[in-house]
Amino acid sequence: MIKLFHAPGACSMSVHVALLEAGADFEPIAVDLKNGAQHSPEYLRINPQGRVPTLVTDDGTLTEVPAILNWIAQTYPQAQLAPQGDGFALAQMQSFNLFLSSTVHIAFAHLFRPERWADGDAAKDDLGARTPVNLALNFAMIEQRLADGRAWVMGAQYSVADAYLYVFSRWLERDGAGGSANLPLTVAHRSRMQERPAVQAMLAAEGLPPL
Ligand SMILES: N[C@@H](CCC(=O)N[C@@H](CS)C(=O)NCC(=O)O)C(=O)O
Repeated sequence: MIKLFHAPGACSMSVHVALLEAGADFEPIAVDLKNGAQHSPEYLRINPQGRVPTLVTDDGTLTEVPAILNWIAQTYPQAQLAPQGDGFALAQMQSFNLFLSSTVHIAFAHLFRPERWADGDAAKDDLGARTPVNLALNFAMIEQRLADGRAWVMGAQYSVADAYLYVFSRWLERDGAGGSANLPLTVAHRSRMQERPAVQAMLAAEGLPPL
């Protein structure tokens, strides 16, 4: 059976949602990030990067959210979680997910984990102070994408990109991230996500409130 190593509220919630949307048979295993369980020898044997999510499948172990999300979409095609039979549209979805992974996630990390980039307190504070500035730029592009009235990142079709965007749409409300007051389309997308049974099931399982 598939095993999902995850942490409540972390970026792994996108994978959690996608597995539920796919109807996959999987076991969620919570990793206690606050107490450093991701650095334990047992966990590092599964994922040497010491991060969540990690997905253990019959074919092997996968890390990195965009890769895991694409694997779920390809493995459960009946769930229609990615464009099918259209390589360009699939590349567009991957492009969006990689933007979230390489740019948006990192902008948040400058606030949540500044010690990765700086030692001194002033430098760490400077990094965190840039987060709302960078997120405003990043989410302006996301608002632009949603501005044609589309319900989902890829248009009319829901995809794993929506589950991934939901993570960062939630994180906007964390202290120091800048909030979502100027992001009405992102907030509406978040509300649509929270109407989905899979998202409601993920929130219940991870002990999180809807926002
Ligand atoms: N690029 C990785 C990032 C994974 C990542 O940073 N996960 C965070 C949670 S959102 C984590 O495990 N943090 C624990 C730590 O940094 O010690 C991915 O997309 O999967």
